[in-house]
This record gives sequence, C-alpha cells and structure tokens, in this order.
Amino acid sequence: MDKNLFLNDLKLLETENKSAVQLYNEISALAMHRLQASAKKGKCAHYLSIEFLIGRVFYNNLLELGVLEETAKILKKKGVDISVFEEIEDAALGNGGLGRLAACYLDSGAAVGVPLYGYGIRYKFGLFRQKFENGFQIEMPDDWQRFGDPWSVRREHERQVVHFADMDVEAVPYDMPIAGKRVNVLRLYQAEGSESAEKISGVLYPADDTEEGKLLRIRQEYFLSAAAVGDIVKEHERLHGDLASFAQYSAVQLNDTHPVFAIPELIRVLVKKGVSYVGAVKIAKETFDYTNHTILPEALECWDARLVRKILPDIAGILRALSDTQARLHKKRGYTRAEIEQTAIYQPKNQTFSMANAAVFVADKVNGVADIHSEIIKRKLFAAEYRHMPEKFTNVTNGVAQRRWLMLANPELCALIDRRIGKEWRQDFEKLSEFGHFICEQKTISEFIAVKREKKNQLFSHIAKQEKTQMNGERMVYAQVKRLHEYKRQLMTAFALVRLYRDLKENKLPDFTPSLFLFGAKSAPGYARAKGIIKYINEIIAKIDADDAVRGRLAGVFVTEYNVSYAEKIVAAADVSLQVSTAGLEASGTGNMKFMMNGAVTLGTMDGANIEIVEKAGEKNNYIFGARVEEIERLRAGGYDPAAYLKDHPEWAKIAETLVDGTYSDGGTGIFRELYDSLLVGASWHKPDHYFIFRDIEEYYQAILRANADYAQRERFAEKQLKNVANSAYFSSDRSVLEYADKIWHIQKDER
Ligand code: 26Q
Repeated sequence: MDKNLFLNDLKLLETENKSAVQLYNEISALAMHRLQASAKKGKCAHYLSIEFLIGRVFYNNLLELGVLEETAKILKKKGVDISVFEEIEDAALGNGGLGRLAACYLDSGAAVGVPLYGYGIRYKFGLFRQKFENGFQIEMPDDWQRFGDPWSVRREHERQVVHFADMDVEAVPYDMPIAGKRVNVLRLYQAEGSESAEKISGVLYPADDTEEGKLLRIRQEYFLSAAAVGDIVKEHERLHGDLASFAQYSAVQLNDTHPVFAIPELIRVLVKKGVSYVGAVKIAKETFDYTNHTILPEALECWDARLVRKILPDIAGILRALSDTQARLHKKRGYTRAEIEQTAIYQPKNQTFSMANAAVFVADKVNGVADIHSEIIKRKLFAAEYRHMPEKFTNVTNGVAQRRWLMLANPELCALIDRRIGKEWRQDFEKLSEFGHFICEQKTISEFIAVKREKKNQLFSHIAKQEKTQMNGERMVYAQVKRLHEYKRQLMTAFALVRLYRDLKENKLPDFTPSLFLFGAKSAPGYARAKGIIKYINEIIAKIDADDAVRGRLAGVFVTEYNVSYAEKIVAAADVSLQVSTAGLEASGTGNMKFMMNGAVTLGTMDGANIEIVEKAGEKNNYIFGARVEEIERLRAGGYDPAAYLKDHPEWAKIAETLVDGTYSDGGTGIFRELYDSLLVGASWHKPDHYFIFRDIEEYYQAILRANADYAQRERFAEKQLKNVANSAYFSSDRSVLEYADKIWHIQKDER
C-alpha cells in the first residue's frame, strides 16, 4: 500500500459532527481502498479453521500498514482521539486458543511474507457477550456487525453452491485483507439461500446435545470444508490448469478436526473432475496436514455415520472407502489387529467416523502445538500410527503475534526496549534478545517498574469503568484469564483465594504484599460445572470485598466480557501469569506467551508451553509447582485418592467444604454440591478429582506465597520479569509460521 496516498486521503477527511462509528467506517474504507491482495506465485498454504478470533482489527491493520502513529497525529489535529475507536466491538468469531492462534498465524504469514490464506465461517453472531447477574454468567447475542464491517469485501461473483442431500446452500465469501510484507486474505463464508441455509453460519458451536444440533454442526463443518476446497481447486485450475500438480501448489492445514470433511470433499471433487480414486487419495495425502490442539477425549470428534450419510451420502461413502483403503494398507504394513482398530476411520463398534483418525491417516504431517504435547500425541493419542510412521509426526510450538500482543498492547514497554537496543527488533523479533544485556541495569529496572505501574493504572481505570470496582496501582497482580474449563483449574485458584482470605483474616500472613487476583473467562453455555465455578469465584470475591479487615490487602475481580481487547490490557499489567492446568492436559497455551512478553512471571505447572517458557527464561525466574506429567499418569493408573491428600491437609478439606457448608451460596441451584461431589465422590463418568486439584493445591499455595514474598523486593522481582521479556522472542508466531512453511508446507517466503 502506498502509505502517503492513504495519509493524504486522511488529511482531507471531514471529521466534524461525525460519530466514532462513522469515522471508524470511513477511515477503514480509506485504508481498504489502498490495499490490494498480493499476487499468488508458487505454492500457497491454506489454513482451514472453524474459529478465527480476530479481535479488534482497526488498530492492528493501521499498525501493520505502518500508519498507526501518523493516523493518530492527523486525527489529533482534527480534534479526534484515536482511542475513540475502542468502543467498536471485537469480531469474536472464535472462543479461545485455537481461534486466536489462527488469527496470530494469519498476522504473521503476512508480516513475514508467507502466502497463507485463511478460510472460515462468517458467523452472524460471534461468541456470546457475557454479563453476570448475581454472580451467574448470562449470555447475550454478539451482533458484531452492528457497527458495520468495513474491513471485509463481499465477493458476490465468487459465491459457490454447497450441496446437502436435503438442500443447496449458497456460500458467499467475504474477504478480509491481512496486511504485512505481503497482503494475504482471510476468506469467511456466509451461508445464504433460505432460512435453514442461513442457520449454518448463524452461531459458533451450536449446542449438539440433540440430533438436530449435531446435524447443524456437521453442516457447518462441511459447509466450510466444501467452500474452501471448491475455492482452492478453482484457483488452482485458473492459475495452473492441470489437477495432477495440485499438491505442488497447495498445502491445506487442518486446524484441529473441525474442517476434516475437506479430505473426502477434495477426493470427491477430484474424482468428479476425472482423477482416479487412487490418484485423488494420493493428491489428498500430499495436500493435507493436521494440527491437533487437545487430547481431551470429549473434544475428539466422532460423527455418527448415520447422520453423515443422511445429509452427505457421497461424503459418507468416501469416508467408508477411505477406511477400507486404510485397513488394507495397514494390514500390509503389519499393523496388529488392535492397531488397525484403534486407527480406523470408520469405527464399526459405535458406527462413527473418527475425524482425528481420518486426519492422521491422510495428513502428510501431524503436529502438536508444544514439545510436551507433541510427545504425548506420539506416545498416547496416536501411538499406533506413530509406531509405523514416525516421520509423519512433528512439533511446531505455538507463538503469538508480537505486533498485537506487545506493540499494540504495550507501547510503553516497547519504547523502553527501543531506548536500550534501538528499533530494529520490531522488524526482526529475534533481536529482542539483545535487550537481555540491559536488564540488570538499575535504570532499566526502574523504568520497567514505572511501565508496569502505568499499565496497571490503565487497566484499573478500564476496570473501574467496566466493572464499577475501584483499585489502586500499588498491588501485585496475579491473573488467570482463559476459557473456563475444569482442566485449567480455575477452581484450584478459587480454593487458594479462600485460603489466602482466611490466613489474612487470622493474621497468619503479616508480610503479605497487597494483591489482586484477576479472573477472566467465558464458560460454554451448556457447561454447568464451569458456570458453577464462575459463580463460586464471584461469591468468594464478594465476600472478600465486603470485609474491611482484608479488602486493602486482598481483592479479586472477575472481569465481565473477557475478550481479545480486554486481554491486551490484562497481559500488559499483570505481574504473575497463572498457568495451572493439570500436567499433560494443556496442549500449549498461548496466553502464557503473551504474559511472558509483557514481563509477567509464570506461576504454573510443567505443562504445555510453560515448559519451554521456563526453559528459555530460567526456572528461578518463574514459579513452577505441582505433579509432573509422569506422576499424573502414575496416579491416574494407580488409584488416586484425593481423600488421602485431604487427610494430610485438613485445612484444604475445610476449604473444599465451603462449597457445601453454606459459606457461599449457589442460589439454590445445587451446582456447588455437584462441584463438591465431582471432587470427592466422582460424578458423570469421571473419578473423584479427575484433574488432581488436591494433589497440587498445597504446592500451588506455597508458590503463590513465594512469589508474593519475592515481590516485596520489587527490583529483584522486576529483574525476573525482565528476564522473561528478553527471552520471549521464540514465542513469536513469526517463528511458528516460518517453521510451518519450512517443515510442513515446504513454501518459500517472499524475499523482498
Ligand atoms: C469438539 C467436539 C465437540 C464440540 C466442541 C469441540 C471443540 C471445540 C473447540 C474442541 C476444541 C476446541 C478448542 C480447542 C482449543 O482452543 N484448544 C487450545 O488450542 C490452543 C492453540 O493451539 C492451545 O494453546 C491450547 O492449549 C488449547 O487448549
């Protein structure tokens, strides 16, 4: 883009008497007008994802275009503060890590010059907006388009028809340019044509507890897959003609199993165009790669074959054929009968299609998202495939876009880094490590402490506005912000908070540094226990807040409507990043990286990317506690008994009792009792304390206290924090995307 053309347009823009929304739309349009997608040369990668958690694009795009500062200046001259656009909502077409990762990867692909194209669904409603009523989560629809969608272009003439047995659906693409060294495109499809067609792009993850819900989910997944495959094939034919060369020009990354219908769909399309079935399978095998993001059994998709057959008979047929092909091949390769059963795409026992097995069978490369996770995949989840085809498996540790998560989120810290090492690191993030030479300097330390104070003040004034809670800047800030899930163990933090409250009240912690525990999380609407945990935390916070004797030393805030923009403020302000999942269960985590970059120490378990964070920044600069994955596996196999731990630690037993002894009220819903039972009796199909809270809680509490005591020596603590900043370069998604390009897609980046 020619920056000057844009800036000239901007200078001519009339701003008087225009609302923020109007200006937002007009300025965005000026930038869009000057943006043109880069030409496709050579091989391209396509990233298929059911979620894209883009967040606010306005500032990010201007930053990527290199005009953010100038724009702010020009607007200021016209009397407009650029921060007015913060009132425009984020596009939350995703719910967590997997969707945010997709957004960071697109950002990085463009920034480093890798031709990487996103394909997703343009949901009418994003992830619900959250409110609390009496401490309970309330969900409201997120009509994100009400401010307009100036960063997308509807491509009317590139619409396609997606066929289901009972209806045809129009897939209309909306293109969002992703600017950087090159301009890539995120193409989101909207379903049109009839009322039932429109439902397909209605909401993210519709409830699937009924047959109708399951069918809708299958329709969504196929809709995305078919539209993307149709588009990629058409583009290939336009640019290269011959389908035999398809895989030479296209890599398709399956972001978890949701877009796995793209596999049978590509085979279907190729066969229809005259390629043999065997030839089509071969092309598919060279085209697809698969990233796994979770090992939780309940998240591994298995679709009822009957349902797939009902609305997608051809696709069901191809999946069956593929499963037969697979069985023959595996037999030939010497898989045992048990291995053949485990890896089978079609599972005859329950008549389902295992989408993960389809992905693993066809994918050229299968990767996990952090070292430990990739090892678990090889050792456990896909052990049989790994035994026979070890070369298929690889790791790419996740990363995050430093442009959003450091440069936009924390310009104050960036300015400090600039003052020490110049500005080059902004283009070449690895250079950030040079900052390491300066972090023991008194001057750097005091400036860093001032930056943290400033970021806390900014966060606290935002919190004051949003949550009507006052806070001052002289507090240590512990933060746990992420999706609400039992394995992430927000409940364990809640117990620790109750303990802190009690110990402070009984004056057992005379030297405790005043602290804030910050929570942010949305619970899936149908996930009762997760919602119970939110209510429990809100009850605890309310009790502390009402207690004059403790309030000054301990506070909690559960922010409402936690989203990408809130996260930007929280990661910049926090001192301690709480990453306390049961070892082995958090595939990677990416919030942990965002906090690290901004100078929070990690207080967490040896899980996901925490391990690599600690490896880079040093264990002594972070706070590691809890059972390692080997111990968890032993406990799981050998009859873990939470009651035994509680016998040794009666104080924790008493705290667990607060779920049922009337200390906190669940408003008569019975959900606290259900949580209590899940820990001590076992509930649903799980054994008691399935996530090993009582194994880890005492160590967790001690780690919280250790960090708190260390913080009293503010400058020593700041050094630890700075060590984390200086060693965070590895966690840039620029590095991740280049690894994908190199190891998995075999794509060159643009050399310009
Ligand atoms: C599956 C079946 C039925 C219904 C829903 C799902 C489902 C939906 C969403 C399964 C998984 C997800 C999302 C998973 C996710 O966000 N995983 C996170 O991915 C991040 C990026 O790799 C990691 O950093 C996190 O550790 C991982 O939890």
